[in-house]
Amino acid sequence: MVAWALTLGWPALGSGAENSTPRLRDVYAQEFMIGVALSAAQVDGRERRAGELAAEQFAAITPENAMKWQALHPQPDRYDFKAADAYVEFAGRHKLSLIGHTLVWHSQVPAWVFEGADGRPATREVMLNRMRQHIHAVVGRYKGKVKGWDVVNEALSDHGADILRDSLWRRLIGDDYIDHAFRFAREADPDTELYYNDYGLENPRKRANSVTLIRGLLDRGVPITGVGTQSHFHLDYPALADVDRTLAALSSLGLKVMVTELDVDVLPSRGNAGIADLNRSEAGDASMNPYTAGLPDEIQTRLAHRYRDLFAVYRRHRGSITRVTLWGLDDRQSWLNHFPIKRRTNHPLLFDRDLKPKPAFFALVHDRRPNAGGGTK
Ligand code: 9MR
Repeated sequence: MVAWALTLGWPALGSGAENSTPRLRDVYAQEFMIGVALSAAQVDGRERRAGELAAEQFAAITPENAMKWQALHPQPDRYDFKAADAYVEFAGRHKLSLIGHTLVWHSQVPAWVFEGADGRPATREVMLNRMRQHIHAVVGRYKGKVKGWDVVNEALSDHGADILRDSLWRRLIGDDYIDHAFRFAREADPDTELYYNDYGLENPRKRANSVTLIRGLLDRGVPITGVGTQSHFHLDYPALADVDRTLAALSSLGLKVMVTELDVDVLPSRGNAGIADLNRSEAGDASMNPYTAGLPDEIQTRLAHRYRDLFAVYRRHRGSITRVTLWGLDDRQSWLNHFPIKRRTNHPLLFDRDLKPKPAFFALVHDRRPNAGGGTK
């Protein structure tokens, strides 16, 4: 760590120079907003230091889980807004933009949503009513407080001839469930931004399908303002050229483009990189969990270079990219400690388990300092 900070020209943390640590949000302010996904504990005061660090470093926050259907609307006649309200309060107090995540997704939705009378699947009409009520209740409550909503999440398929995922939303409503979700969200808040969000768009098939899907929405006059590419990456996957091609393809749609869930898995994998489908799980053994005692310098360096290279691509697309959000503040929080193998020690983010900035953090601020010698545009 110390060696790294020195190489990159920044004071080592713990050297008493923390106050001069640059702020990511300032470093990139002219290009795009930098955001972070926060856990409930990070915003409600239980993890106060993490909350303070997030508010200092980032300009936007996304609730990692608190605005999902299961969390907000566990039973037909019961909403629970407590955890979600804490994000609104936190964002307001620290003057951060709040991103709503997510209204219509195949995952984290309670079973009752898809059930009709007598245990049969709900009809199209019932499903559309439920979706509309939910969206109105949630988007309506946070009207004027949420900068933009991930309206539909992960509707594209990973394999097969169909563009769309075989979800219960699609089966029970039909392919137009996506159009309806956006229209209901627009009814509920005429001013908030409305996004389509998905993972794995660097895969050429899924990239092409995302363009087809969104062009269809635009042709039908569906009110969409942005598209999010989640960006759950690995050290070597995907190739930067594919990241670049995806951003170019999404930019060509004329919508705002966002990197919404960026992280870099450093652990070994058995293939399937790029498929962030939570239904997927793999068996683990010790060889699949090599960095329990900390990340070796060599991998720490590769991680820093990976972030540096990704942000160089993002900067090239700054005309269309409006936000880059990290999927978590620190390594302890990351979902990648449990996916696709449970209980591992992953190191995918910019801050370590003690909330100390990692070499990857310094790599992102290093050539963006004013007077850093050609780093600024
Ligand atoms: O990071 C989230 C994790 O804490 C949850 O257990 C999981 C299920 O709700 O969702 C994770 O976040 C996902 C996001 O909502 C959508 N894209 C993929 C993310 C990683 O699974």
